[in-house]
Amino acid sequence: MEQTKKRIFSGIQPSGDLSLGNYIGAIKNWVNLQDDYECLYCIVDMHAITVRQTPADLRRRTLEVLMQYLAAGVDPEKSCVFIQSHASTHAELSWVLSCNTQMGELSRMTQFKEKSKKHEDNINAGLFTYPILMAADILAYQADLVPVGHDQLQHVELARDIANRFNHFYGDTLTVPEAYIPKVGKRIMSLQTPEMKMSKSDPNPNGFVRLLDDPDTIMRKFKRAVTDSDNVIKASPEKPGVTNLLSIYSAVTNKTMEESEREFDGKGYGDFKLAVGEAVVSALKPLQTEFDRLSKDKAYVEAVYKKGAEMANYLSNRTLRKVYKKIGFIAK
Ligand code: ATP
Ligand code: LTN
Repeated sequence: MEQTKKRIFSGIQPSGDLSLGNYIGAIKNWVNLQDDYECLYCIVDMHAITVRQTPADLRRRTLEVLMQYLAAGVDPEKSCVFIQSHASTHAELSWVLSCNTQMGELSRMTQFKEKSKKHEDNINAGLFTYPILMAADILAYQADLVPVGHDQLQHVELARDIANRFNHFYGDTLTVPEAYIPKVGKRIMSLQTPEMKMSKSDPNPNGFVRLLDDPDTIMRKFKRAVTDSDNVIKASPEKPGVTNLLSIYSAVTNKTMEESEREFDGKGYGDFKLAVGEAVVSALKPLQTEFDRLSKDKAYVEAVYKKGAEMANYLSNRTLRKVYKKIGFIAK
């Protein structure tokens, strides 16, 4: 993987079963970008432990998330797929970057504020410094582009600020990355509380659709989705539930919002919800079939992450060595 194309880095935490939000906001773009960029897709297990995890569940989920990447179309022949804790460079670079990040910058992070409210009994230092580790993930690979959902924009901006600051003090060393956010579906909302982002760790299972939910469950969740009382299928800020369903439909059928609105013009909410559910079921079907096949092929999955780790270590060590040299550490 010598760099001729621009480089991409992205990752998802194995903190729960992947949701439709993760798919539409992130993975779908990852798959589409594979031919034009050199891509690294990571399962960020080190980020997941900022919230208390049961070890056996974390172990199982890490591999399941990896298999969902592959099942969704991430091709390990084209892209580097690896597990974050398999490259110790992330933690090492993170330390250097943390000495170049201000407490004030971290305390402005929305995700920190939200997660510390949600986990009041465990506001650990890792939760606070989490965005530095994320910056290290990205900067270690000199990534140009970071395809993520809208909620991660603030973190990518911090990574840019950290890179610029490092370059300012030590000379040009780190590529300043840019976020790549989808046009449709950058922020998929909960089916039950459409004012809230769809989240894989939502305690209410009806709020989010899992990529591995069976068709009946998916249909049931869409039938129960919260809309409003005026029966008009149009996207607008006053209609968060309907807008969200239109975004989901448009994203999984690759239509624009306007095309979808036209398609449902004059139809009732009942038919609309069924159509959205059916579109999601059929978009996820190939992924689910491939996931089942991969679950029976542990050796292949292991080969993928081992090969990924080798490449990731090679690339990120190059950056780490440069960084160490620039800051005045003696070479080994
Ligand atoms: P958690 O609930 O455990 O915090 P999450 O569901 O928010 O997790 P992450 O692992 O934080 O998911 O995010 C993985 C990727 O999916 C990120 O790029 C994020 O922006 C994207 N993403 C997550 N939820 C949504 C959503 N509702 N809409 C669009 N993109 C999303
Ligand atoms: N913080 C992200 C997950 C994440 C990530 C990254 C995304 C960790 N490292 C590097 C893109 C690039 C999240 O919570 N969704």
